[in-house]
Amino acid sequence: MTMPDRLRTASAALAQAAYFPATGALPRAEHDRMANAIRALAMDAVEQAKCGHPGLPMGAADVATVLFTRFLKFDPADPAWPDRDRFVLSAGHGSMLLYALLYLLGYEKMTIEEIKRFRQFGSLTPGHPEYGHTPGVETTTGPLGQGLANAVGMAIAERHLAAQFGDGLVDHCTYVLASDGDLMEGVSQEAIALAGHLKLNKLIVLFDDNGISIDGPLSLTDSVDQLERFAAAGWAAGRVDGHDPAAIAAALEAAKHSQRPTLIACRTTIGFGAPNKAGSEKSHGSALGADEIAGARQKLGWSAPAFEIPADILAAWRAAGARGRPARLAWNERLAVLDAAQRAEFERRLQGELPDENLAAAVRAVKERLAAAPKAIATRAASELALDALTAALPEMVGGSADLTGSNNTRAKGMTAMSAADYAGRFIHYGVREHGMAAAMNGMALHGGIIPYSGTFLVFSDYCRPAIRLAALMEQRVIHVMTHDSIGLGEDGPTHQPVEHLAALRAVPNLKVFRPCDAVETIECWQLALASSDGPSVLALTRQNVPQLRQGFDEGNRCAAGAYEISAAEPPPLPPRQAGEGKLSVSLFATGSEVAIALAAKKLLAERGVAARVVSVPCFELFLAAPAEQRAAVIGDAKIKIAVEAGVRQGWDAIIGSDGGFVGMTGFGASAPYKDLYKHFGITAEAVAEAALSKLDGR
Ligand SMILES: Cc1ncc(C[n+]2csc(CCOP(=O)(O)OP(=O)(O)O)c2C)c(N)n1
Repeated sequence: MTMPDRLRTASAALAQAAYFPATGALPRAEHDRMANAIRALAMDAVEQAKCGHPGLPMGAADVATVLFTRFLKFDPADPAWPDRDRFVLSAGHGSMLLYALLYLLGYEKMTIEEIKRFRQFGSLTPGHPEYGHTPGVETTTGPLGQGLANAVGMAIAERHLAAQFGDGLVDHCTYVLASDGDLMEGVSQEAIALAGHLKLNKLIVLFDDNGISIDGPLSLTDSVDQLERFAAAGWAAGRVDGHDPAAIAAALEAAKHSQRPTLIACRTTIGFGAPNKAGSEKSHGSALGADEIAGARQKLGWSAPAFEIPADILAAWRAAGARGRPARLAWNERLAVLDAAQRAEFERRLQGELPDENLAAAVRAVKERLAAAPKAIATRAASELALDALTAALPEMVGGSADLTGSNNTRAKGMTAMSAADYAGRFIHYGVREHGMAAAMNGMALHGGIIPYSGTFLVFSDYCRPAIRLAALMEQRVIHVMTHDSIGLGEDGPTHQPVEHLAALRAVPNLKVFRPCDAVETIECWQLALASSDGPSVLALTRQNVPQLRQGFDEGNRCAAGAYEISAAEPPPLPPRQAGEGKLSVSLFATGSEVAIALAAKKLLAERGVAARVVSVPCFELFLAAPAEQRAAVIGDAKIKIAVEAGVRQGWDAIIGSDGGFVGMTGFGASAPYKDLYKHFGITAEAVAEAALSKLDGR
């Protein structure tokens, strides 16, 4: 969707009004006292908790004071204001920096009592910042590198939505405070390369360049010239004294006018003010102790008792917090004068509400087509069919792939590539950067207004895992299309054949793993993933063709139950073996490409006089969350339960019990045509039938 011309013209004029000028410099003494308020709160809160990280907040207090009092656009009265600047504390261990700021600036819920309860159960001040828990926290950080990569996604989201809705509504910066650890993590390389390539000039990284990590001085571990590294990735990069407010402000001012993303390396002293521990790893991650704190108070000229902020300093901070109100009110007015349809669409997108009717119609159209003309295609190809319809109905979907576009089938009809020249493009070529991709997707979802989906091979979910885990923890709607989902990918061999991945992903709380068996289940699983607004999803899809098992048209979404009987037992032509009068003998359970194998096994069993039914299990998580009676009905009371999945058994006992039979993988795959591999590893209809028969015979 592009912006109508009328709106574009209006928004160009409004963009002037949206400009948020830096306010003037504070007198140095006032700046110092404001920064020392952060230092004091950090020292005192960590001391009270007897654990935490005082070093970073004390070191970065000057940088944060300049940023929050003069540059950052925000309003504590509305922490969710869509056009606020984003601030990401990538070095989440320095959480007290953020909590101190939120308190000082006047975020209502962040009271001094919460600061006193740092790291205590139920407080708004957990060990690391948690999104959704503490207003003002933009993303959950702690695993180093993630926040920086999230911020790249936020900056992408900002440019994309500005291209769609205009600068009058969307015009904000994304600031990151990153530590040495953030920049040492591999994901940071993927993130900065992507940001540089896309010329995300409203992304500004403040590097807390203190030369210290947990083990000691950085000279133990690192010799990278970060400025050159970022410059090589297409960033503007410079270094300032991180304790010189004027230098920090000048660098931020320049960054705001840069055509490229900016790195500002701020030379700081970790634990600034602590008489013996400043500049050393001793201030990184433990309480300073009463004597050191007393010494720091003296050195900083801070005489207020613990947790007390002198009234004039608190007032100065609160005034800084009130700075953004006029900008927010002006923005509200701009929103109010938009035409009703545009405004409703913007608000719908930002609130993450699906256009239910459009979605239902798109799903229905695909299902009707499949009912009229069934398709024996790979589920990755079925996903492409689904995406053609879904992305047309849902303009908020932004797709992508980590350099496997043709294999993942994630580029839907008519999608153009997003680039520095065209941020309105809805397809992102992430490059070979799975981890950076997954983390950036989290940032897009957190920003709001976008439902990110992307593609890679299922085996490389390992490369995305830290970000997927955080999406689950943060309850973000992020959708991963992961194709080539088993030995069924064939010749590429065991390096590319996932074996343990379904089990590993199913182990992540609040992540839905879908493995549809055919084209109909694929569109149903897509519908469920899109509806899953409080968590991420993985769609595990085949490379190889599968038959369309769901013939006819189903109005409802059968996959919504997580598991359902796809083929009921028929009375066998011969008298039932051993199972007792009228009692069903065998239930077969399968997912994805193995559902067809289970159906073939059912036939073989029928020929041997054994009645079997087949249950498709497209989503464990939905099934296991269903009411007990529903689960019991689907599992059924057949004595023999056999599951078949071209992966490891782990997790299946929840459905088939520990005495159930399992036909799957017990080790790595091999390189060969896939049909040979299924035979070699014994994942065949014959093997499934044999597993059932041997159990019936008590073998
Ligand atoms: C992915 C990840 N690995 C390890 C850690 C544990 N950890 C927390 S802080 C840190 C490094 C501290 O150095 P730096 O990032 O420079 O922070 P500073 O000492 O300046 O506060 C480490 C290894 C982590 N939080 N995340």
